[in-house]
This record gives sequence, structure tokens and C-alpha cells, in this order.
Amino acid sequence: MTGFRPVLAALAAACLITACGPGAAPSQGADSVVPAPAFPVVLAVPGAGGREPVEGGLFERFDIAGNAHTFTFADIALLPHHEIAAGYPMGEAARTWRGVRLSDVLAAAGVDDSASARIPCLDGYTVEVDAAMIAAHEPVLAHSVDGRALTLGELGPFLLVWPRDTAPDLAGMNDDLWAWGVFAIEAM
Ligand SMILES: Nc1nc2c(c(=O)[nH]1)N[C@H]1C(S)=C(S)[C@@H](COP(=O)(O)O)O[C@H]1N2
Ligand SMILES: [Mo]
Repeated sequence: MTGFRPVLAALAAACLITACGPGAAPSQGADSVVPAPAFPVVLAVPGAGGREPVEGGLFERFDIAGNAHTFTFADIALLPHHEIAAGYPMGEAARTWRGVRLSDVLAAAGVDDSASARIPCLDGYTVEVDAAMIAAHEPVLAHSVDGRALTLGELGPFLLVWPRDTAPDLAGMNDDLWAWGVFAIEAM
């Protein structure tokens, strides 16, 4: 998929501890064997800088090629957390969504803030969010709501949440960009 810039590995230190084992020098090569992570992988950032080969399965369905950096939940937990109070679906009472900023995930992965994001979801739905939207509104990849985890089969692993109840220029925003079942972020 030309045009999508490779996204580099984020949280290398956490990877060294949780995925590579203490003292193990990670191999950067495309054919390197990836050890099983200590925690389940919940988010992937495809790009040539990643360590995990992308072969078949979900990425193939989405026409995503190359290697991916994968985040375990422990990796995500190390990023700064933010809450947004907002109703979803549109018109519902506000709930408190908690997670990590899309911009922080991209920055941690070495992507500069001029990049837009293509966000594929488990059901095939895909959204594209341009860089200006990300910078202006700092959407959160929420993994919990009102203090409980979002589950797979519901909205998890991540729902992209926008501050539409508090940002005047998002008033009346529909649900199109509230992607649920987010499993990957591609920088463009
Ligand atoms: N993964 C995913 N996220 C999605 C959608 C979807 O079809 N798949 N639809 C969007 C739209 S248009 C709406 S109105 C809300 C609710 O859609 P749903 O009823 O298909 O969940 O989720 C938004 N996020
Ligand atoms: Mo919708």
C-alpha cells in the first residue's frame, strides 16, 4: 500500500522487558523471530520499522503489508491516559471514556504530527482522520468506559472518542469517526 509511511516502533523499553526478555538484543530484521509477548497484543502499528511480520490474516484482508509494531496492553498502559466525557452513540447521555490519545500513539511510534491516520476496524469499517483534526481535537483511543473495560465483541479493543460534548466546533458531530473495534493505526 504505497503512500502509507512506515511507522516506527514505540516504547522500545517496554518491548525489551515484556516481549524480548531482559538482556535480549532485539533483532531489527524483517525475518527476525518475534517472541510471544507476556501480555496480549491489543493494537498494531503497521510499518517497515516494526518487528512483527505481517503475513496473511487480518492485515491481508485490509491490504496492509510489511512489518508491524505491536502494543500489548502493558505497552498501552504506560502511555499518558486521558478521559473524555461524551455521549455515544449520538444523543446518549455522557459517559466517561478513558484511554490514550491517538496523537500520543503516533508520536510514540515516531510519526511526525503532519501525518494523518487511517484506522481499520475489526468489522472492515475504516476511517481516515486528517492531521488537523487530530491536532485540533485530540481524540482518545478509549479502552474503558465509566471505569470498566471495553470488551471484544462490544466496542473494544478501542473506540475512537471525540470531545463533541465539550468542544463547540464538534457540536452535532455524528458517529462516523467514532470507530469501534480499532485494531491498527496506519500513518499516511
Ligand atoms: N467499527 C465500526 N465502527 C463504527 C461503525 C461501523 O460500522 N463499524 N459505524 C459508525 C457509525 S456510522 C455509527 S452511527 C456508529 C454506530 O454504528 P453501528 O450501529 O454499526 O455500531 O458507529 C460508528 N463506528
Ligand atoms: Mo451512522
